[in-house]
Amino acid sequence: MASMFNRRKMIYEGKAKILYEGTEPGTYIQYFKDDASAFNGQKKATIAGKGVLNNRISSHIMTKLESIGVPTHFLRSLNMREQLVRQVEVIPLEVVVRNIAAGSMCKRLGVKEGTILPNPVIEFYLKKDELGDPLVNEQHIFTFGWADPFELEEIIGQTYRVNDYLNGLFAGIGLRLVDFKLEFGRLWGEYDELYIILADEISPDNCRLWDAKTNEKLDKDRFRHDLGNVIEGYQEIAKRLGLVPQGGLISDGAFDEKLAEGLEEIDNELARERRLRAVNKTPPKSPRGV
Ligand code: AIR
Ligand code: ASP
Repeated sequence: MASMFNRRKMIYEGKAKILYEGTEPGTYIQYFKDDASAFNGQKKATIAGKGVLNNRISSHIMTKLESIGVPTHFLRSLNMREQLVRQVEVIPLEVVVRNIAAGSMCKRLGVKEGTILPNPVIEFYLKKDELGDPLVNEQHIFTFGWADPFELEEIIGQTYRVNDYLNGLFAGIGLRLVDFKLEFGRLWGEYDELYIILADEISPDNCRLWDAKTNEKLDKDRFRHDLGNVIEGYQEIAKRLGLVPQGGLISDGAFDEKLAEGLEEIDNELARERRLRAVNKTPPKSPRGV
């Protein structure tokens, strides 16, 4: 699939996405692959249609977050599998928020899956595949300079806002937001002011979402634990968000690319409103000039 875009300069290829140089200065094109990986890349597969659904879901959620004032790297959706995003300097942390115990929290602490936490718990992991993304604390973050106290305060504040907003959004469509992972980046403004920007994606690849009535898992855990019907789970989330027609995009058990191509417009209202500014007029200096 990606071969048709070979003329473009590839900036970075990750496990589920590819970044290409963007169409304007200070931008990248974020391409969503159908590849899935789990357990630090030990388990791999291709899930036909995943890229299309994640692109739609993430575009929609990022747009909603922008509209409540959370700055994100998302600029606009370009096509089925691609979106235009701002270039940011990656902060090498995975910020996980947990509302209900699941996954590694249960393993690490022996808590029963499904335990409702009395308050959301934020955890930080260092983004480093070779080390399996280890859990780190604030002191590690400051000591090794991955973020400074001002940046971390901003990250935590934005993370709580995202959690509050997403809890409401998903509750409204009968889904429980169990946990999710965010990534942030730095962007410098015209006067060299620093912005902390939500980056990466928000999709069933990095959120645990359970049906509110049955607790059925609809997210990437279906792939991680071989529960089957992975794409059906993702599609269900997209359907409830109103991003896919009720008839769905799966025919005869297979994801129908042709049907998906028909769904052009996603959520570009904000992008239309907000003239695309030439971002990064001055290229970022080395970490905050410190
Ligand atoms: N996550 C963490 N690293 C990669 C991802 N996608 C997400 C998971 C889950 C949450 O962070 O998808 O929603 C917590 O993951 P875990 O494995 O620490 O329980
Ligand atoms: N995507 C990550 C990996 O490949 C982690 C996960 O989602 O389980 O390891």
